[in-house]
Amino acid sequence: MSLRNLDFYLHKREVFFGGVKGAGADVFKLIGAPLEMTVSFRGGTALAPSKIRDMSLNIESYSLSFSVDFDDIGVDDLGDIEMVPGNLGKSLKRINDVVKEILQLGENVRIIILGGEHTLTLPAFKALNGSEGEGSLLVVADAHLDLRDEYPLGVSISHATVMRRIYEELKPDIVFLGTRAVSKEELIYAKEHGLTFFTPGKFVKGIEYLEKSLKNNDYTSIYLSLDFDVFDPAYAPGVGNPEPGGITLRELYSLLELLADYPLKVIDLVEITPLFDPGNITSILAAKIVEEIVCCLWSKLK
Ligand SMILES: [Mn+2]
Repeated sequence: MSLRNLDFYLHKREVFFGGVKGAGADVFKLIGAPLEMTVSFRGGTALAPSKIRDMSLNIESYSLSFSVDFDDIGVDDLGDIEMVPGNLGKSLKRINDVVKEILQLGENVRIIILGGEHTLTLPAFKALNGSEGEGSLLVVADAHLDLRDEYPLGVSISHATVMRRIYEELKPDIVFLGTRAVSKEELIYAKEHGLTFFTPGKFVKGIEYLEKSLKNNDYTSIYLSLDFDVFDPAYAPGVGNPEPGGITLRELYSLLELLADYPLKVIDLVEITPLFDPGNITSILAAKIVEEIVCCLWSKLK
């Protein structure tokens, strides 16, 4: 099979995530999507994929939780999707094309996307729901709902409207976790359409809710979108729109461990900006989470 989009749209980076390509390379496909076109407060998301790769070289690789050494597994780091300067539509289409093509590499493939701004979830989630039909669950960990109709006024596709566009187009089941920064418009929309969200204080309830709906529904695949502003700014200051009162890494791990028992196919890590990240705290956190996800999923696949 020819890999047209992968060949043309992806370009390899000097630093390979984690520095190793081990036994897990057939399963874990990592791509960068340095999208930065609709950010509304603090810029720098385009720099995140490279910074996260840099940080991945400097953390310990053994996972005590899963008794697996990331260095034995690794990922297949395919490089970054080249964005089209000034052209959001074309950039999103490239993301869609590349994710679709990677999914076709095999049943077992798991994709990890290093963003980039949150807008990339639109084409990436659509890729998961493409020709294969419906039945995907979208789990969104985010301080915001991203359910505005326009943001800024007159702009329909942006990082603050992305979940609205996804819901309008595909009507998937969506569960929001860590929600704490909303507009009235979004609350009304969520209520009208029965969209479920859980604040950080109700995080455990959210996990229980998710567990029930995973058991009761036969989702063909799960997409986890991880906006780093879901974390408290104490843990993840380097994000575009920080919002006090967020979750901890342990809470996120409880979510990961639950989802790992189901067909968790695509995970994106978005909204990180190295420009506002003292000591690279947030990029280190992202690198750690990627390694932990890989170790967790690998231990379940075995
Ligand atoms: Mn978001």
